[in-house]
Amino acid sequence: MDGAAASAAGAAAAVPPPLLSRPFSFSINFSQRNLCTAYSQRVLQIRSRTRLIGMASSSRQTAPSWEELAKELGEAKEGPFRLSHANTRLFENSAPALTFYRDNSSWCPYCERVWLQLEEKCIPYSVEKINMNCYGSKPDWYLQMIPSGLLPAIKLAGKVIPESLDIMMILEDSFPEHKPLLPSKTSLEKWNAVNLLLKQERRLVGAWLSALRGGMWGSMDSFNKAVDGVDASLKQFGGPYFLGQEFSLVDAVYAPFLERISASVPYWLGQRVRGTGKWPALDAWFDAMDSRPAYQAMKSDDFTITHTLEPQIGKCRLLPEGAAYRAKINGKDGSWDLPLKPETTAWGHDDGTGKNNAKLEAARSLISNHEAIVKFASRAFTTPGTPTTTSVDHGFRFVSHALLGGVERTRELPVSLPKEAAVAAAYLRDRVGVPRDLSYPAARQLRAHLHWLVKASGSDL
Ligand SMILES: N[C@@H](CCC(=O)N[C@@H](CS)C(=O)NCC(=O)O)C(=O)O
Repeated sequence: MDGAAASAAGAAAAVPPPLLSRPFSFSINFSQRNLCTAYSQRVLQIRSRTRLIGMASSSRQTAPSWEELAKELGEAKEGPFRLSHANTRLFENSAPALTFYRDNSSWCPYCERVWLQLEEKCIPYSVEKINMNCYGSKPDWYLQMIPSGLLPAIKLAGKVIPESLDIMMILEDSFPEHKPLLPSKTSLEKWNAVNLLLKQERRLVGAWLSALRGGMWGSMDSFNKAVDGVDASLKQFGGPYFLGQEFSLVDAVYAPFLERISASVPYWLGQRVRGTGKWPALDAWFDAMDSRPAYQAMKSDDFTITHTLEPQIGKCRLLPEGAAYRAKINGKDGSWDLPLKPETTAWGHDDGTGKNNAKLEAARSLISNHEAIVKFASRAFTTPGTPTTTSVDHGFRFVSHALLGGVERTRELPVSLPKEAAVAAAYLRDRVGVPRDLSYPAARQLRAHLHWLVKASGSDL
């Protein structure tokens, strides 16, 4: 590595962890679309675009210009609907009934539970995205409205309501004509169960945080007992959901934390929670949740969760037992190498070539937002805006070119690429967030293609 690249790599290593960086604003906002119609339109769009990929391969030392890449993208530059980019959700209505204030990056679990309820009930809403403290400052108007600055909040009929559970109960009361997510008041057994389950959720979260952070109260034993309790609760009405066969508000409350638990406990503590057979009712619950389009569109992936958790909850215990999980999630065991291996995840089976036109989604995001992304990734260097920007730009054009037509097109890459491009590619690779920036299958492809650029240029970042 030459001197400039070495100092650049040093600067990259010194930058704050991903949570402290800003999103690279991949957003194309698709508002006012119904989830159901949006999904079917998405399938049609995907079918009509498959022909755009797979253009003739040729090795080259200079990547195509952004204009050439945009031309190759053609009509595929208009992507399908993405829930995380939507600023307004009208469903079948003509105007939003409330404003939903949620965090900018979809990291806040309390926001996610309200978001899931809004989507499941099809309540029309508009979104205002606000930074979490670990990410940036909040606008004064938000602090005037909510002096604690906490998220989420809603504004309904002119009234501002904080606290996720209060919001959820008020939404149930205020929108009785939308699918009820609480049992009928005559079903006393289920009503009592709701209260107990909500308390149990707090105990589970407490045990998880203690196990992760260690100290006096943290033990795997208490955590496992808390999970035993949840698994037993899931059996009381026959599953797969907490109140039986129907998804309810309780599921929305648990989902964001169980999602974080299933990613973080293997990563830091080396113990799997999902899919071991030890907690079969919980396994069935995870599967049932993953089958819900609204949840699938907003849930995060293991990489995003594990790389954004510490800035929110503090330092976690890094146990040696978690080494293999960490290597897999961080792409250190070859899991980011191209061609990607087949995998089955919450988003379904992916043969490695990308599900639902994943490469096209990743290419579209890079190409349509290239200026902001190059600027963002150039933060890896101490002096932004210097000649390195040109190398970063060049590197990302290679990545886009490869995403559109395969890495075989760029056989000369290792000799032609300035090394600084690898530093920026690694910086971007480690900050792609799901669902904020891309869907999981697209994020997987983008990370892998950025990783390919890093490796092809001789770097081991
Ligand atoms: N009890 C609150 C907790 C909300 C909460 O802790 N929100 C966190 C984000 S997960 C927050 O806004 N923290 C301030 C910040 O990070 O900006 C609720 O259920 O809404």
